[in-house]
Amino acid sequence: MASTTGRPAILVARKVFPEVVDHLRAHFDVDLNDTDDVLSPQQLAQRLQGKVGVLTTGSERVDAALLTANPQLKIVANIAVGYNNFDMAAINAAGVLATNTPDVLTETTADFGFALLMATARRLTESEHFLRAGLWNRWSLDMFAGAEVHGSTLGILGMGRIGQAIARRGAHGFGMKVIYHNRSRLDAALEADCKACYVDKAELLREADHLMLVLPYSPEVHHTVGAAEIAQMKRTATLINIARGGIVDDAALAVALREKRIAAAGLDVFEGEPKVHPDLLTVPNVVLSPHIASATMGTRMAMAMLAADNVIAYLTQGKALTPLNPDVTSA
Ligand code: 8YV
Repeated sequence: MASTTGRPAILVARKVFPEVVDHLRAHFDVDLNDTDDVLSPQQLAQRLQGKVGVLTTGSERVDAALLTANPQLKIVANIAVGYNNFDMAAINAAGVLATNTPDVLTETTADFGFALLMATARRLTESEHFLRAGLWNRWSLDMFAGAEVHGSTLGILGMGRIGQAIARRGAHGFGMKVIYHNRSRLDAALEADCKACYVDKAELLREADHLMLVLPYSPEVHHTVGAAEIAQMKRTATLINIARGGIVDDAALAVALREKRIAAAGLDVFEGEPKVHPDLLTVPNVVLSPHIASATMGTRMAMAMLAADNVIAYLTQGKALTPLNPDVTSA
């Protein structure tokens, strides 16, 4: 539906906070998908007709087919720091600006990474289920004895902003030895600040007591942790994935957890989410959460506002705040 007021029309592809809608409505005709149902690619292409901007989440794919069907589109603003739902080659070829939401979620996501690590290492959900099921009739010395967190070795795969924030928590808060592997090594000052030591992937897998995955998804990192990598980890280790589904081979992980190849896992993201591999639902030594690492009200508001501000800044002043492809200037 094109604008009826002469103002530019935009689409908000998922439900967002009323404050964000009001902010956008000061500038644009806003079509809000307030059912919050995920639009199919065909529905999204249709709903975008006549719109020059769209706020997306990780659930909406922006690819050549969508862009070809909507040549009027100027900006796609993801309410997420990860943007593997964007086909950047197609977006660049179409001359569309893409934005994401870095920084505003770093500390909140790192907090959650630690929450998941703690819950996994200390068997929090497993023991809660036991209690709720009425099975707790006596205390015993080794009941739900888990893995030590303080003083242990924290391995981080992917050392961007969130990885660094997790490293600081581990090193400064829990006295952990922090090792990391990343495409590129941090500079010395940053390594010192994070108290983190660069190692190769094999050493990371071998030495980590807790291995935290924080790398961005791309096809190249699909199944970066599968049966072969799990086999290199300590049998007492935990694996935490707050990055993206598909980085871990979930089927192989479920087998490894059942066979106690590693002690436990904590997963916030899944291959093919919101579907979860059924075998993960039946193993006790895994903590599962529905992609909520950035979910505090303040942070989700900040993410949605930043996406809105990107659309407003680009469409009214020609310059977005956090562009992924800043060379595009078609607004
Ligand atoms: C988002 C995330 O909430 O920012 C990211 O990359 O994974 C989460 O913080 C989620 O992707 C919704 O778009």
